[in-house]
Amino acid sequence: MLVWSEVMMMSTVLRVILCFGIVGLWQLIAADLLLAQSRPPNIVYFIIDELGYYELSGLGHPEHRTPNIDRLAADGVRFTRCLAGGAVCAPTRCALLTGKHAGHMTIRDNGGFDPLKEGEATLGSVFKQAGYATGGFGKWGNGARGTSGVPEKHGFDIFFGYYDQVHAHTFFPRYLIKNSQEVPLAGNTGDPQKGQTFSQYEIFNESKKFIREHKDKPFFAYLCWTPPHGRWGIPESDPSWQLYKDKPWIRDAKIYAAMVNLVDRQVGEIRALLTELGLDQNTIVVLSGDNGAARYFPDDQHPEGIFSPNVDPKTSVKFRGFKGQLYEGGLRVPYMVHWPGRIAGGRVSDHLCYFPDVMPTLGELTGAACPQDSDGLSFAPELLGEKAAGRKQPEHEYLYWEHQQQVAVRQGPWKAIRPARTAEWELYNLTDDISETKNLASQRGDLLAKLKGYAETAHTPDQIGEVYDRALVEKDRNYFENQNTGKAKKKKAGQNK
Ligand SMILES: [Ca+2]
Repeated sequence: MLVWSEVMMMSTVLRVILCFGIVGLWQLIAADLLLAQSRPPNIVYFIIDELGYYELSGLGHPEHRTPNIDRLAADGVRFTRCLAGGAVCAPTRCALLTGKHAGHMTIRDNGGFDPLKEGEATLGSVFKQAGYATGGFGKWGNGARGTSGVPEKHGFDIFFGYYDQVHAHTFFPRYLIKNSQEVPLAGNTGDPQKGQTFSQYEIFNESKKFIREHKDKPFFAYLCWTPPHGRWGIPESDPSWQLYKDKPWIRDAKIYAAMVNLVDRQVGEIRALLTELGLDQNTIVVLSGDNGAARYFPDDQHPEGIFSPNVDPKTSVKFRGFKGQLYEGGLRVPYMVHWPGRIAGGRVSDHLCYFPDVMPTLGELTGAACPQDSDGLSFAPELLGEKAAGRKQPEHEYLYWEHQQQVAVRQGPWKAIRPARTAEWELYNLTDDISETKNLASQRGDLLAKLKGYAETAHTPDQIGEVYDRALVEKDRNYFENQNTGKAKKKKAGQNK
């Protein structure tokens, strides 16, 4: 298959020949046909904040309703063993965006505003250099305003949403950010859970607008949407709220379930838009969670949370741990890829992969040039088939994570984990023991020593980027402290009467 740059060059050559009057009109037509037929695929990349592996109705969840995500999985390839790049929001996004594992990547803490370094390559810059329109919509988390990490310095033509993760802890902010500029949201008073303008509607509308505006050239739409992450609030008129408002749960849990359904509805609308624009066949759609599920709303009857996102609803087998931990429950995410033009659908893949693999994979699928120092391995052969890809699917020698004082290494079925700085290393065989209950460290000391050796090799000291405008950073960072309380809002409203 010709890569995009080769097609562009051939088209240019044909046009030059035409300009010199050597050949006829048919060659100009041929050049345009060549471009139209060989346009590299668009990419729509959903990363849904906190969506748990077993929170899909298609996997049997008894309460969540996700028909559109279920259909995406059924039409494409669903991965059973895709692991997040980190156990919390910012690091996992850094691994995804930069193609590095946790021992090499820039942002390893979840501070919310820590920046990427100046000039650091991301998915945005890779696709920008390949001639794509690049847009991000939702939560960035890899550099606040006033730092070297802002998305518009890392290849994104436009980014709309939240830059600092703390700012993202409300769906009714007074403002969102577009390319580092504040965009006021009408009627929001500073109450984190109520207001007139629901941020996800704005982010969704901007996502659609970007796709529509760039339908005639290749685009990369990074849809890093924040629902169902807390704090929870949703317009009472939303149809998803109507589905759950009478459930016998606490209000936050009802909103959480409604948000899962809301995101699903919006995923369906994005797919419908692609079909309407005639882009469905040549658009790669990826959807995943960002980190392993959080243990939201546990109670006596539901020790794993009301929605038990890390428990298989069909078998009750569970992943150990949750968001923030390097046990499987902190890393396992729903993951699916859909590209009807090139990837045979209706498949479930057990290929072991993680977020650093995404950059080289998308690079191979689109022909975009990627940095050579990625820790990832392309899983394009797994997606396309080894014959179509022209090579066998390689496997990682090892996968690596670190988070705060925790360290984990995976090699095939084996996982070594040190769950705290002072804790002993543990060793599990995940093929036999997905719940990580049988510690084999003492029986397989040889294997544990090998995996610990990988961990020592993988870790390098971390160094974040630069802060240029501390006041601007602090403004979004201290968003909640800077807001009027509900009490102050009432007082102000009273004064205005
Ligand atoms: Ca998250």
